[in-house]
Amino acid sequence: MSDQLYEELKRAVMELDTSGASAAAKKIVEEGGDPVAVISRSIRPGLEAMGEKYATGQAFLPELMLAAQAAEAAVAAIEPELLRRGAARPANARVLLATVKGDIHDIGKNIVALLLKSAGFEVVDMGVDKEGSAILQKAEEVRSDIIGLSAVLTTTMPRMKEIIDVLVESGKREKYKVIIGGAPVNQAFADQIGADGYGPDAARAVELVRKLTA
Ligand code: B12
Repeated sequence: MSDQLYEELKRAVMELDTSGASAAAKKIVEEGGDPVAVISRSIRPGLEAMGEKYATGQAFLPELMLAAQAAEAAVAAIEPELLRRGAARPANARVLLATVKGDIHDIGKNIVALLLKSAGFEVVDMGVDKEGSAILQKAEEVRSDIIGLSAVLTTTMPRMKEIIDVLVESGKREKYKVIIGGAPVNQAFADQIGADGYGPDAARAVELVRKLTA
């Protein structure tokens, strides 16, 4: 498996080339490449580079949207292989995932969902822009063991603390493990708001869930 294909995929994301991204991702897994590396070596760096271009005025919102579409096509292309790898493992815990209110970024959360499923966990994905009260209601309803919150905007990070505060106030804090992630979030923030864990990427989100449910 040549490194060149990972570069090709990263470039396809940056060139907003949806079919090229899908084809490159498919080729990597067909040639025996690691689908998790597809995310860490190609998709995420490609999107981050687009984010830099956006921040410095070299790219605009329509381009970000097209880059996101290319990234999503690449994720879709590796999804069968990821799920196939996990198919034999039984689900041993249920994880509820949501992107918090005010935030519509979901590529990272969706990758976390995919890797958790592939590792044998049951995932209930509520989607994006979710009110804290709706998340907590859903956690009760599906009896989740873990609540995983994603925030990609610095402005939506405070929603995570509000959700943990409500759990504490309602006497339900011990009922759930709360884990957080998203580009602007870090371990210090997780400690500060009283979360049970932080995952910098999807692979480490899986490790975290394993540890918390062991
Ligand atoms: C793609 C993108 C978009 C797409 C989103 C499409 C989609 N379906 O998600 C679109 C075009 C819609 C968009 C919109 C906006 N965006 Co935007 N976007 C991005 C971009 C380029 C990539 C984000 C991404 O998908 N990264 C790749 C994934 C794989 O990484 P990730 O999200 O970090 O996820 C990984 C980890 O963090 C972790 N993780 C994620 N969630 C969780 C959850 C748990 C529980 C755990 C354990 C781990 C975990 O695992 C993931 C996989 O490894 C970023 C740039 C960047 N550097 O991130 C800007 C960026 C986030 N956007 C930005 C902005 C400003 C916006 C807008 C406000 C722009 C506007 N003027 O309208 C809107 C906001 C809309 C809203 N209300 O949410 C800024 C945010 C700046 C800030 N200070 O907050 C960024 C940083 C760009 C920039 N450099 O300025 N955006």
